[in-house]
Amino acid sequence: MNKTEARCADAFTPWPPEFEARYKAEGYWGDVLLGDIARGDPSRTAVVAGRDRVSYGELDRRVANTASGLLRLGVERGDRVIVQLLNTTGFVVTFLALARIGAIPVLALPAHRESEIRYLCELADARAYVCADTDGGFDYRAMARALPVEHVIVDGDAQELVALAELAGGTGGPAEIWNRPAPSDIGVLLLSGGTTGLPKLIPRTHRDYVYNLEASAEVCGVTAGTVYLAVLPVAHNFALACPGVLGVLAAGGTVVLASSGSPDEAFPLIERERVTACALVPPLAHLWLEAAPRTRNDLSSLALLQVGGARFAPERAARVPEVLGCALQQVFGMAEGLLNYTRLDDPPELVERTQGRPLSPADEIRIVDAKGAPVAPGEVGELLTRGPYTPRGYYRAPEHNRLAFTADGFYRTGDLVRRLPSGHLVVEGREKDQINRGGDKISAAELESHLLAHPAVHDAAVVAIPDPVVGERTCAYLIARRPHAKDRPAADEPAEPAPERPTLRQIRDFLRERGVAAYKFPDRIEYVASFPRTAVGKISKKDLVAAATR
Ligand code: OOB
Repeated sequence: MNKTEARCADAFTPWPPEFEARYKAEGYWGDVLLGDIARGDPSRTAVVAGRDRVSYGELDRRVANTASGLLRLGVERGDRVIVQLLNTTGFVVTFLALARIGAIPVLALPAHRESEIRYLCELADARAYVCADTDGGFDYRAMARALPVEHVIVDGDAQELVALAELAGGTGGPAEIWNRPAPSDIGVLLLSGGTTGLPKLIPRTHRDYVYNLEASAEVCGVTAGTVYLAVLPVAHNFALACPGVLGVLAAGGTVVLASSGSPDEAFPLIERERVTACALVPPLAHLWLEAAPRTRNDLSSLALLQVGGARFAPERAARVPEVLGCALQQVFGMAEGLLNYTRLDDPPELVERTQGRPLSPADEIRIVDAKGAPVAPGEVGELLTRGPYTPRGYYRAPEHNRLAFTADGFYRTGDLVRRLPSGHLVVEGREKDQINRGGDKISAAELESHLLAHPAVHDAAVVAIPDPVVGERTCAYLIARRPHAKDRPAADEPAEPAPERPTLRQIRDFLRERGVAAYKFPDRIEYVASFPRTAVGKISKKDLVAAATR
């Protein structure tokens, strides 16, 4: 076993040999590597980002040069590299260059802050961190200097750090990549939405992720004529590979990168670039439905709008074709693998009312009750799944894996679904302790542990409360800590105004100080004297939600 394999062994739960043999024999897994998927005509446009227009030929040159620069730095096959970039050409180049040399991008979201990034560096034992310079007043370089990594690479103004452009500009031309990755290697580590105190990483191999993006491109009718607008963060599985940026590049189409999905930015881009496809989360789709009737922009090129990441109300779904003049596709996916799509030829009631059916004929679905027994057809139960692009375990998380996967390798999604005779799934709810804030996933346990670190908080319970705009918002129930007799100032000491009941603003400032991503901040806090309990003594979050919505 070489060094790379040794480092991967504890990290990765392989598919059992009989599944590997089957997925290869049936053609799901091939030998294409993630670093080689951008195979369009060299003269055609691959990526448009701001004023940057990059042909396939130029993209390949930049990827080859960046790969050489990374090798010169000492980054090699199997090394983990945290990538926290905006929707820029730099992201596409960095991702493909790392994949080409077999280094493993760990895809952080632009919104993540020091708490999340430091944890990722440690969990993945990262060699390097690639970041943007600044965004919206936040300086990634300042954060980078404090991180436990050997190399920091900056897309933009690098100051004293290494510039991504400089890395690609070395002399001597592209270096020979002597230690190329194998299709069975981990190609990328995706972030899980999280249900536990600490986020998890999902190891996606080259071959399973290539299948994921190619099969998705096929189901979505992506061709060399597709112009895909990426407005969601491309570090997220949906905009990256469902079919996303990578699926479109694999088909030789054009990717247009935008930094936000607001109609003000997206609509002029649709007109200018003749965009044909785009992926949105439900709150953005809602904004587009509101803005489209008043726009002066020509949206007629748009043929397909994908909506996923959270529940999309059927009434809104039904308005998409008429208001935006394009077909709707609902997407129910997860970074852990399984993707469900409504199909382009599905009748309107399925497109409007279901979240699609599995992408692959080899996807296995079980819908089970609390005891793990299959429910009757059409009944609601927890969705379990395994298949050729659903990994068998999280990265370096053996204990958690025993809970998150069944003994026979099914991933417990924590989603409550029912299946129609057509095979389409309807998402009815969720069992996992998570808030889905318009597609952004927040682990209740993770936020609770941050809240518990506040000196004035004795206990915390975080719940999702329904919201007409983003679907769900985050409400933190807090029990304030009573100042202990010995902590109280003596009568003659000046009283330190200990915040006995910090306000929402003070709680948010506290979380910001701790380096927690802002999308995880509570929208609301409520103080209570005690938490309602279930019969077995657990905190009854159901009762807390009921109290919040009364
Ligand atoms: C996508 O991926 P993640 O990893 O951010 O979140 C997965 C979870 C699912 O388990 C489910 O709870 C929820 O997000 N979800 C939906 C949904 N799509 C995802 N809930 C209701 N309706 C939907 N359409 O969110 C993701 C990954 C790839 C493609 C699309 C979405």
